[in-house]
This record gives sequence, structure tokens and C-alpha cells, in this order.
Amino acid sequence: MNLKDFSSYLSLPVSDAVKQVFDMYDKDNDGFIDFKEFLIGLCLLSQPVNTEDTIKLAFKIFDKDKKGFISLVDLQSILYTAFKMNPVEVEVLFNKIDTKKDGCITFEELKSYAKQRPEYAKIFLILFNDLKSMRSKTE
Ligand SMILES: [Ca+2]
Ligand SMILES: [Ca+2]
Repeated sequence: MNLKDFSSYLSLPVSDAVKQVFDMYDKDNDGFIDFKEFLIGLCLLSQPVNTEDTIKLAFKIFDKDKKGFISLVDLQSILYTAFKMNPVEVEVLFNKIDTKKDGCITFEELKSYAKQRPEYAKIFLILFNDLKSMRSKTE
């Protein structure tokens, strides 16, 4: 698959963060991820990013006002800022993560989702680093 396929696989628009993760998979830099590269990438990505700390950090950034859970509005605002994702797309993603269907994402729900989809964890980590450096520049 190419970068466009990869971003539609993740249901995310093409962005710098998605491209960075794509490049991690595409070992020989030919612009395509073949099945072997995909499997290798999955193994590489699932290890360092799925630590409890990374998910805690992600949770903290999403839960801006420290409610102890992530609301749909939280997720919509951060994903719009990061990927210009429209609110309807974010709602689909939100419902996938909110397995108990109670309208809020808890830490446990985010953690089990990140374990299923290591690409997301990695993309968000890149994103958070960008956001952090943006913030430190304005301070
Ligand atoms: Ca390749
Ligand atoms: Ca929930």
C-alpha cells in the first residue's frame, strides 16, 4: 500500500505525522509498504509506544481540563487541530474507542484501543511532540 492507502487504512487524512509513521514501515523507501514491511513495522511500533507511560501522556493531552475521561468534544477539537479531521469522522473513531458506549473514553478504554492499533499510538506520540514544541515556542 502507498501513503494514501495507509492513511485511509487508519481513517486519517494524509499529514506529516502519518507520513512519518509510513516512512517507518517503508524500510526500502520505495513509496510502498509491502506485506513483509508491514509485519516488521507492526512489531517495531507495538513495542516502545504501548508502554503505560505513553498512553498516560496521550490521555493527559486529550483530557485537557482533567475530568478523568475524554469527551467527544475533547477528541474532536484535538483531531481537528492536528489532522483537520471533520467532527463526523472523529465521532466514528470515538465510538470505536468507547467500548462501553457511555459517551466518555476512560484510560482503560484508550489503553486497550492503543494495544489493538499501535499505529495510532505512534502517530499521536509524534503529534504530541509537535504540539509540545509548538507550545514551547510560544512560551
Ligand atoms: Ca517499501
Ligand atoms: Ca466509555
